[in-house]
Amino acid sequence: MIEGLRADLDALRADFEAQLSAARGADNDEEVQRLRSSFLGPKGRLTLLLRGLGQLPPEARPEAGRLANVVREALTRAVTEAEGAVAAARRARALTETRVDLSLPGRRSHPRGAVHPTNRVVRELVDLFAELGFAVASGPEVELDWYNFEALNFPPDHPARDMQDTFFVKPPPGRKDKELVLRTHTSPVQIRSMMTQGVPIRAIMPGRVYRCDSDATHSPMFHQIEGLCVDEGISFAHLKGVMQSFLNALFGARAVRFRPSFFPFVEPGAEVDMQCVLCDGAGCRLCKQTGWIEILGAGMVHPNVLEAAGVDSERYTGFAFGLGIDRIGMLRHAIDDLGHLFRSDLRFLEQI
Ligand code: 2NL
Repeated sequence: MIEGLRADLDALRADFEAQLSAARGADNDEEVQRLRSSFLGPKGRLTLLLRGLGQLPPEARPEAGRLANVVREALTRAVTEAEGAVAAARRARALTETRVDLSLPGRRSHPRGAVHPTNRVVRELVDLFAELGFAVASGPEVELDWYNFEALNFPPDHPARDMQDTFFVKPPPGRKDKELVLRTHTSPVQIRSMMTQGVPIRAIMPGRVYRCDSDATHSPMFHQIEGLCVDEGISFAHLKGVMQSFLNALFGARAVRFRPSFFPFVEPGAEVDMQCVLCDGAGCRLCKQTGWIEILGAGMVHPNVLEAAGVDSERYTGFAFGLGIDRIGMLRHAIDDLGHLFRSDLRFLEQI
């Protein structure tokens, strides 16, 4: 009787081991699970066989139970070990299949930024004038009428003080006496600098300025740079030398000419022209066949302006100049519409 049981158990065990080693060799975890339940589960072959032991005569049961337990433990151990081995193989496979190549170049989530063409010109001018001994100053964009017009010798009826030309700002409550404007030039910074630092002074003032103007060559906001040099004995010759030197540094060796002109804050005043960058003076569309392009305004600081800023105009003289930075950028890159510089369209900006 026991012999028959032993033979059944041996056969069952051999069968189990053959199937288990096949499943393991194929790393088939589903098959390993199926073997566990088909041999050791509630309706498994070994479970059914053990249940039949109750039919044996009482004296044979202890030995039969011992034999059956040995087999059950061996099967349980083997299937548990196979589960572990198959799971380890699956993990190893996942690691190789999803391997990350750390030597690949990174993917950019944001494109690399660049300095705007207008600010490139500002930086260049700041560097050029630093070599000539000029400092950089800045001031408010919302300015008092006094600094923007009054101190600069604008008469009360000057057209620039008209609503058509200037953005007036409603003063905050409680400051009704103060007339505020968006500065129309960076000259107020020069007045402020002379008043706080005194003279002698050599400084440039880059920044945004605002005028009621809008077409292909005018924008309500644009960029200006002004320069100021005040000391004892400063003459128009200094102005000419500084203008010639910085225009040559910016555009290469080109003829420069001064034409008499009027600005309320200078006397005498001049428009400064430069030989056309496109045709070198031969005449073209850009210079309207004249061979010259207007590049900046300049002059000797009006005594009234020096006095308004608290400077003794008997002792000190000075020159000042102003130019549109955006216009320089347009000349540099042959841009025909000022709007391109302010639309922030990368399809345009990436070309220059
Ligand atoms: C132009 C002309 C100019 C100045 C700006 C200035 C400033 C002070 C005193 C005297 Cl505080 N002058 N600035 C002088 C002449 C011309 O700008 O056409 N700019 C775009």
